[in-house]
Amino acid sequence: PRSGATFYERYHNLNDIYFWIERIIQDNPSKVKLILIGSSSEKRPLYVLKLSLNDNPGKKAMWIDCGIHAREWISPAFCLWFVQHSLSFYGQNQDITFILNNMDVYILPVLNPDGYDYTWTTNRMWRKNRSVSKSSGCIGVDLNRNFDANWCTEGASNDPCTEIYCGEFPESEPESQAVADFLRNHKDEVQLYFSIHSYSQMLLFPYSCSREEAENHKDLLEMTREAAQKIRRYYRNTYKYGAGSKTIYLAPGGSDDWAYNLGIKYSFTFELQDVGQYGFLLPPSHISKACNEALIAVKTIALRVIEK
Ligand code: ING
Ligand code: ZN
Repeated sequence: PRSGATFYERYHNLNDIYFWIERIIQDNPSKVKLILIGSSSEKRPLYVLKLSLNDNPGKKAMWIDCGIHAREWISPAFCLWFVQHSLSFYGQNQDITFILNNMDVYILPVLNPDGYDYTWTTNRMWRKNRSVSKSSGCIGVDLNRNFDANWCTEGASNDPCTEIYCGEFPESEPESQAVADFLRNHKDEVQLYFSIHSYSQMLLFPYSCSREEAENHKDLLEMTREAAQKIRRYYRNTYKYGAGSKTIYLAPGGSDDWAYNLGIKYSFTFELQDVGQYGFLLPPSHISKACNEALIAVKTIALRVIEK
């Protein structure tokens, strides 16, 4: 590693992330709880961390998932960054203190552990999970096409050998099913949903699965506009923002659209750095700036949601 780079300024393989989770729980037993929400198709555990730093009764919550796509390494790095920031700056930084006094946070650091491990051992550019299709022998479902939101229409494929294969049926995969089950069971509590991807520098919101406008489109647009403005001001970087179908492309079966239709009316997908120079291979020296940009966007939006 670059000399002077901290743990959070490096990428970590899956085993190191599991060890990190264990250590976070051991070192912060009153603040962080470990929740096993399911297991992957190759039977790896799917762990969610619950950050609860204040026991206000009836608190709401936000959800953040990372690593739904295997090769987008900056995404799990962001989840680790967010946990570290929250634990270090609660009571120090005004915004994170206010947010955590008003919301618990559920964090899933690696939604697709089988795919993530595969990018470390075998193929750095793998995107999907690692489940084996009975019909074709091809491997992997695009987990961000496997949710029940206009499932497998234009923008997804029913061919198991493609990168955007939607799976056999909605939530056919244990990873997407575990997330969907958890959110269904916590939908009255979870007010705010984030899914972290890379790359292209965009702050997206529903819908991606159709060209229709979300009912609170104006609200979502204003929140992402303010977040992008802060990124520009503090970090001198440009993020596009808008509904997924108009800003990136039509993509059915995504988790943010599904969460939105479940009733989580503040639902976002962030595409972190960069815009293509390094693409998925973002160097470790860029982790800190990329994560701080995403962090300021999460904070800006969370503050607006708490005000509602
Ligand atoms: N982008 C997302 C993808 O799954 C997306 C874009 C956002 C799709 C929201 C659906 C919903 O294709 C990347 N980089 O994976
Ligand atoms: Zn992605």
